Amino acid sequence: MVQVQVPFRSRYTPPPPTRWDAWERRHSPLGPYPGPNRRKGGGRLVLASNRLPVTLTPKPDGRWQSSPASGGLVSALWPILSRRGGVWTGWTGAPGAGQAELDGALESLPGGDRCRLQAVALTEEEVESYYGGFSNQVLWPLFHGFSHLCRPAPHFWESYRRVNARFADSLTACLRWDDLIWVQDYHLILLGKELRERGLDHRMVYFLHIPFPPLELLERIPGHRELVEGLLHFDLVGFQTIRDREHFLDAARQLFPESFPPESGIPDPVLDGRQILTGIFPISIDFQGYSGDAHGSVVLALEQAIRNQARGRTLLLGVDRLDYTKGIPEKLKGLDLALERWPELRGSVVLKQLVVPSRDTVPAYRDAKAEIEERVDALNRRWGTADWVPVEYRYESWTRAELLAHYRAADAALVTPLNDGMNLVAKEYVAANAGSGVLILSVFAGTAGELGESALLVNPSESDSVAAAIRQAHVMAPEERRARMDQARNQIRSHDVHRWVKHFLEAGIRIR
Ligand code: ADQ
Repeated sequence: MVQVQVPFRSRYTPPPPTRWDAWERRHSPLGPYPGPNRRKGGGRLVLASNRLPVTLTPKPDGRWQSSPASGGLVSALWPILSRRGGVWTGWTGAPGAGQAELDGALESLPGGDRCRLQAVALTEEEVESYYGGFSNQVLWPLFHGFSHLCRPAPHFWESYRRVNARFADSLTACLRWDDLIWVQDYHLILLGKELRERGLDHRMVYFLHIPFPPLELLERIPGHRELVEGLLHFDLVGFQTIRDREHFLDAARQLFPESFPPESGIPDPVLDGRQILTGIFPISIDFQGYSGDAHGSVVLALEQAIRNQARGRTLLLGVDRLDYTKGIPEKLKGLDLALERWPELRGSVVLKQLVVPSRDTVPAYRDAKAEIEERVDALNRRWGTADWVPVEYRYESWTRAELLAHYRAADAALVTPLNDGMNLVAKEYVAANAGSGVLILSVFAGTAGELGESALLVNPSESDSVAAAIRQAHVMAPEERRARMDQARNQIRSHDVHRWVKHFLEAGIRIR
């Protein structure tokens, strides 16, 4: 008997795929579909960063105290968020607080209708293992080339993945079809992949604020393949310098050669048929904000007080967050050598060094602080006299007015990191010091790419070069100081943070 195959017929006729698609889109949690002609990524801006631009602290009465952050990134992004509308997602800095509590606290903050803050609640254990652990005891040291300070514990990686997934859930709940998603920095490298795994085809862009390491360093940590792959899920990946982008492309090429088809003809990778764009976007500061505020009456009065205190000595300034990457001991060694080599500097220069408290629960940071304080003590004991203390050390946070007044009063700023994505202190000094200050700058700061010609470039590991630059700044003729500072100011004025945001977003929207 011949068997006839009867094709299976369902009793229900499914809607044609296009209509079904439209139905699904109308009823999707992403809201009404704006239509195929609406430009992808042309809608709201949705930001994700480890920290929100506001910190919440519990008050004794059970309510929340909120303190806004005021960095250049916030001042550049907030106007764009307000204009385009959008959401900023991140942690509030309050470990262990419940999601509902944080949502309530953020809702009560004054803001606009068009943009809102969305909290990602982290448990105390997650703060310890994702933030203090994988982010700051693995990625931070490794990406800066301090692999000997990496302390990977087995649960760090898992926690990092889990928190990235939590950010993805939080974002997915608030997205619309044409939102542009912008992820910031090393805490959230896996977020793009997590979002794609949730089926999102949004335009997603990413910016890394710190250096990207060569593959031979990256390979030393668990999850290094996943980290590189994670970045391949973004449409645009931005770096501070040419070197960082090259390190990334080289790592991606070696780990995922199939993502670099020879026929594509461009250096950037392709994943799942999606072209990824990589680019260099050196971050900057709000030049007008810094240079304008530096003329305020409070700042000018403080500047005068600082100058009086210096009593005609050459004032050298150091402003660094507490971090072993910032080269503070190397700066002190350079000063020590300068005082040894050029006796005329003794009693004639003073270094005011601010160290801003940071990550002080991480052991390597406590060690870094102890080392700095020992060196300051030794230097002051070696050279100090009854009426001259060579290093005035402060471990505290300054107000903006104090910071600006110091920038104005300083005859030279010593910015000597051993490795730094960019370093905004160098740019802030240039913007605020309307006079003729000299910038002494490490070649290993990303900033050296822009200010290398106007600054005195040093290798902080070679005390000789730091010492020579201190002396050169001390004796430099006023005309040369002025010419160098003018050149630096022109560069930062024309390349401020607003231009940075604009260029980054334009690149992010143009792709695909
Ligand atoms: P950081 O490592 O934090 O940033 P940096 O660029 O120097 O380094 O920025 C420090 C910021 O802290 C400056 O804007 C400075 O004004 C501010 N600051 C200093 N003293 C302060 C105080 N007392 N209170 C509050 N703020 C103070 C990371 C990377 C860098 C990169 C930036 C931006 O490590 O390489 O330049 O991100 O991408």
